[in-house]
Amino acid sequence: MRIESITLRRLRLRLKYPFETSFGVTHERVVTLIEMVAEGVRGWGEVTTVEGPFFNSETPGTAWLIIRDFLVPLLLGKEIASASEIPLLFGAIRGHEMARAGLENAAWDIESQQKNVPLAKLLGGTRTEINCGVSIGLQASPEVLLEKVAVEVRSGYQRIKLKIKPGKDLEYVRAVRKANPSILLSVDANSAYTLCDTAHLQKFEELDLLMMEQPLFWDDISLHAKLQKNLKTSICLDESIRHLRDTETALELDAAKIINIKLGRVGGHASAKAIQAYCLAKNIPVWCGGMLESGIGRAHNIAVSSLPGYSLPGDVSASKRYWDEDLIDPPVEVSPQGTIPVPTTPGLGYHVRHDLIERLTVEKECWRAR
Ligand code: OSB
Ligand code: MG
Repeated sequence: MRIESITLRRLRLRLKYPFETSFGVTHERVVTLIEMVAEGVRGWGEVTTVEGPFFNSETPGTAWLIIRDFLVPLLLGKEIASASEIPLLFGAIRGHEMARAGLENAAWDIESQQKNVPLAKLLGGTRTEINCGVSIGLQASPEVLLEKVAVEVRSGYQRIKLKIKPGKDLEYVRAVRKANPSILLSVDANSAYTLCDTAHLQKFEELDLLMMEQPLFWDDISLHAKLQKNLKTSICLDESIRHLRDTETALELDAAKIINIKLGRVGGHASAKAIQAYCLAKNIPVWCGGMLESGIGRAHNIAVSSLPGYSLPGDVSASKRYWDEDLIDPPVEVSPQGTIPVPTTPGLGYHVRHDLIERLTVEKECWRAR
């Protein structure tokens, strides 16, 4: 394919409910989209940065700059045989995984349309449906949290993940476990603790958690290994896995027993695939994380979740949990059994609502190959 044009867009999408983590509250998502055209075929990607450098070091602004000044010039007008060649083209760029992923993933969408296969199939997906969990943000009280959990359990979601931070943790999780003795339950700290909290974190062992996600520093692996040695609960790494090498380090050090794969955080489909293959060979379960994506990022997440080894329910859930109106049609819907069917039509398998995207775009920049 020859990359003919790239359009970068910024949209603002109001969340139906604010989402609070240990690093802050989000009311409105700044959604950065990539629209790429190659040989007349249009592909879409989403840059999954949060609004500031609070999850990883990227922001919508840094991604815009890196895409405009460094990534687009490496891609525009280039002739490539496959989207899998893009990591090599971007080889000189350090970091900025989410910026790179937005572009690379749009090219995967194009390639799957050109080859007339669903994106999931092109990536090596085998599942016909994916298993879904939900991530529930920090709440005002254990009572409010119990109500939120009840709604999601009634909807059929197969795993409930609770955000935690010091002061809003044990009491909240205990209440949820007591009311729901047999659900698959996990917690996500987004780096809110230190190794000094080991004794406190050991108190979670009695709650029969599926995993504890990223308790320590966002960029640390070795301290997680120290914690895992003293913790019966499985640690899952999110923030600190940026590529295959981080995954290799983590598993060699026994820093985690489960890996969360996020397309943006690891730099795109090719990197996600490498991590998935490595974990599969090592018998380490993986699951697909979420970044409060619009339908475009969500469709990419569904495709990737269909690969072998994604054996735990992911954070990929229904559009209506986030948006009044999603950017794709139909919106992502979840069955009463907590599953999403993997689309069987070429590309993302959802209609991208170009008119709606155009209407919601607050900033746009377009580059065309000569
Ligand atoms: O750590 O998984 C996380 C949202 C924003 C930033 C980080 C995380 C999250 C979520 C939400 O947990 C997952 C989702 O529903 O998209
Ligand atoms: Mg997480």
